[in-house]
Amino acid sequence: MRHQNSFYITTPIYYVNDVPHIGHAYTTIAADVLARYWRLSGRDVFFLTGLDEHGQKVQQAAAKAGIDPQAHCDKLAPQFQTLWKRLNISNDAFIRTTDAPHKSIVQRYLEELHSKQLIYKDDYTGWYCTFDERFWTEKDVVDSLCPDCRRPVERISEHNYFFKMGQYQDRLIDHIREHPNFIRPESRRNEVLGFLTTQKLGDLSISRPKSRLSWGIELPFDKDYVTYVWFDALVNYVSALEYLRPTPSREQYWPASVHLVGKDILTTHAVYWSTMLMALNLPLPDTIFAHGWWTVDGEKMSKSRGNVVDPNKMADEFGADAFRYFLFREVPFGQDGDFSQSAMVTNINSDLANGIGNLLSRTLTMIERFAGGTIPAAGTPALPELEALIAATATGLPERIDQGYRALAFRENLQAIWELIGLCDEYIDKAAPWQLAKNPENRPRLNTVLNTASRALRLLSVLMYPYMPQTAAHLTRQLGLSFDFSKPVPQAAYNWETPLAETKICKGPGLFPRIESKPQGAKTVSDATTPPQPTTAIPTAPTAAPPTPAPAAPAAPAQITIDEFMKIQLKTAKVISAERVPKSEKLLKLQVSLGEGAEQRQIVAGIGKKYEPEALIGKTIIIVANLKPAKLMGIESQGMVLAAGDSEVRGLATILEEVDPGTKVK
Ligand code: ME8
Repeated sequence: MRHQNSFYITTPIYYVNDVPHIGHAYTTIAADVLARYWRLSGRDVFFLTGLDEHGQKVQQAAAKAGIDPQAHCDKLAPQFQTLWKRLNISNDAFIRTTDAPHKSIVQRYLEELHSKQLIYKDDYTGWYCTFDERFWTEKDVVDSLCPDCRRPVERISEHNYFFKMGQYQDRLIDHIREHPNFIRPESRRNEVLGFLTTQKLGDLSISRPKSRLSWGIELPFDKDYVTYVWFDALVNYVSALEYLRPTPSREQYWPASVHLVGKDILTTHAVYWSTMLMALNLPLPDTIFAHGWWTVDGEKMSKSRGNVVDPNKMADEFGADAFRYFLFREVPFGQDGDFSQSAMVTNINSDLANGIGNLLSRTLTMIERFAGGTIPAAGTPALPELEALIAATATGLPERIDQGYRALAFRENLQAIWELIGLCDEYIDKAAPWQLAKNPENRPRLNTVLNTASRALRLLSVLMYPYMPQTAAHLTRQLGLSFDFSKPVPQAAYNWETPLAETKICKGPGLFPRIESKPQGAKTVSDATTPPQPTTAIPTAPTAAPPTPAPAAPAAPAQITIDEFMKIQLKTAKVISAERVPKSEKLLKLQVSLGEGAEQRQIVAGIGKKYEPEALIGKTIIIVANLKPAKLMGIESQGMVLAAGDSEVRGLATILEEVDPGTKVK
């Protein structure tokens, strides 16, 4: 039996009939999140993924490509392996069913069942679906179409070998009833129980005559047959433990803790695999979790529709972490989801760029500006009620998240983590450290704000790690902490009370760039390396002018009417964060708030020679709010800052009295 501290997680092994897509990435990332979480918590994890290389689908794909099936598999396998690296998948092993040891283990099991007379030969006539590689009975087939994939079926009559699956029906029903976690989610469990309790479970044809399919593992007791691809594939979950670990490890890891699968292959796992294990006298996995199905922009994903989402592209364009985040933030695990790039862009901008990215950048900027770059020890409470709420939320989070992982509630976990981010944002806005910093008497309160935000970020990095490993590493590095996520993280990191002070921070680039929408609805990440556009006069904001030399200024500015002036919408705005635009001396990227409940804007302003970004945070400035957005060095600017000066900026325009951000200026 599996050691108490072990955690064994698997993904389906994917057919190598084509390149990997978002569906494959989804299951594999889900497994990776779990593997990373449990490793971090000190469990001995074995995470297995791999490829299903036999069977009709692969044989046909190879024939279509005009190459030998093995050569076809060898050609496609690296595409999966490279993608998993690209997406930071931390699998411990990668199985291919054409591995020689796997083949001989499958044959050993076939032999065992044959000698126990659990496999027998019989005549069979039925409707065969080549795509699904299975027979259907007369009553299943409607209009000569496969009830599963709606493709035409063929009437086939042949000798075959059968596994006595039917005799395990009652035992399987009892097992499912006695183990509420065996098939999940609940709705899927009910589905399986529903058909098991209302239909007679037949025996399973586990052979294919070589005359029809040659690409498979030969039956050890009849050279004219290969085994059915599912009998071969399902065995991977145990065969890997025999030869892909440095030591024999069945006793350490079997039964699997979780088999993650898509809902399409629940029956093969819950029924075929479970009964095979019963016949082989092996314990059943703890959980088979069937997740939902992704469609794309409301449609089924298919090559012919040309809407197959390539995870490589997503990672290139948005970053692996943002893609990983989106998949689990968007849809409750277990339910179907619809993928749209625009939803992903919105999500990345709001939760990642404005959410965690902004919280880190503003906190570090304030620590640099108000505390000399070192996280100060907490002083006296700044806002006792909110601080108590943050403490209570943060203290409860690790347990809440742990429960979430046990329930595979990926989305709920992310929501819980983002609650803390929201609280911290509210706290900083209300405590207004930039105001506290004006009066030395407020230093102890200011220190508390900086310390509280830093401790929250420390906890957030650990909690986010399983989903976004690279982000977590950047976060801790910038906070000046030295977590080694490849080892179990000490309990202290989860503990809100663990002191954090006198750490020198190391502010780096923002975690997530905002993503801009292209007019046609296509999206792209802003490219800060685009050559600078020529700017004229005071480069406080982008002009929508084409990048041609500006015409010579007229001797005296033309007069404008009041109506013309009224077209310009001037407003006060509060600077939430500010950072330098890489490779530019002049440009600063500001995030400004136009008041509670109102939008936030990003403005790129040419004031970097005059101002350090930190000095601007919390300042109320004046902006042109209805200027057409434009790009400066590839970064979108949604407005313009007013400043005095000519070719050189002399000072920012501001308001004498304290006014709320978003107030009209005229
Ligand atoms: O079934 N949405 O391999 P396969 C969500 N070789 N998940 C999806 C998806 C989608 N649109 N499309 C695919 C096989 N998946 C067998 C498995 S296991 C012993 C043998 C994911 O390449 C999901 O996990 O058809 C689904 O179960 C799996 O890919 C099917 O992969």
